Amino acid sequence: MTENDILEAAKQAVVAADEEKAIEVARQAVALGLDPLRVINEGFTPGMRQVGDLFERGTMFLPEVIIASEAMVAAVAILEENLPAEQKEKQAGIAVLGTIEGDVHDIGKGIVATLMRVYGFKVHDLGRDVPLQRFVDEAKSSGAQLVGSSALMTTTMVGQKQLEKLLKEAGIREQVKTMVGGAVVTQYWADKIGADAYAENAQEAVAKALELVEG
Ligand code: B12
Repeated sequence: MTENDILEAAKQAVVAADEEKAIEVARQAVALGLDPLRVINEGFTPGMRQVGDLFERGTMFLPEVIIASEAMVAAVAILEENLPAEQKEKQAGIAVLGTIEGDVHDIGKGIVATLMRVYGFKVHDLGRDVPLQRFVDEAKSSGAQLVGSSALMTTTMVGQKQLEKLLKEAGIREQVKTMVGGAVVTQYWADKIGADAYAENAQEAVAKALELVEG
């Protein structure tokens, strides 16, 4: 099997909501020594995007989307175990991450958290459906340099704007850098709400996080 076959099989396994197959493909990718991140980004994630399109068009229904996302989570867990061990001796920084209140989508945020840990960040992952004030409280108590929020719905991305306001009101906006992401979020939105960075995927998120804490 070539790398392209694996990427295509990963995509198809998610679209077919076939957890067993997704796990098998992830194990094959590991056995072949493929880059786990590439398999996540170019195999499983496009599969999940296609699931979203099918859901939007009404040809796939919520129970299948749930099973498809479980297949993705199981496969990603195997690939994440095979990411290189934490690479930095020195801690890169402290980050608070979470999915905005009202939003339960957490697969992408989880991948960002894992990759940031690989690159030496101490990540306080607050999970999903996180009340905005919790981001602020955790940033204060942990002394974080970065606050990252994920939103996958137009109804919850407004929470990212509100979070900017709450950080200001708490008097810590100058001490932290903010990052936003999630399927509906764009660079335009980040600029509009005054966030310090936007990233389209986990690799870009790490690169920008490092830039923000180093710069
Ligand atoms: C899987 C999924 C679900 C799963 C979530 C499971 C889970 N544990 O996460 C389930 C089935 C539970 C679900 C539920 C719902 N969903 Co849904 N879901 C999806 C789907 C198909 C894929 C999302 C995903 O995991 N993608 C894969 C990951 C890897 O990608 P990602 O999340 O984008 O993350 C990457 C980047 O965005 C970035 N990133 C992510 N977070 C962050 C954070 C920071 C700081 C940074 C820098 C970067 C970053 O890096 C990540 C890794 O590369 C999307 C479709 C889509 N196109 O996204 C719809 C989608 C998001 N869902 C949608 C909807 C409507 C719903 C429901 C309301 C459906 C319903 N009728 O109940 C509910 C919402 C419940 C709620 N209150 O939250 C809509 C939202 C529409 C909108 N514009 O608002 C979408 C877009 C589908 C659609 N096309 O209609 N969903």
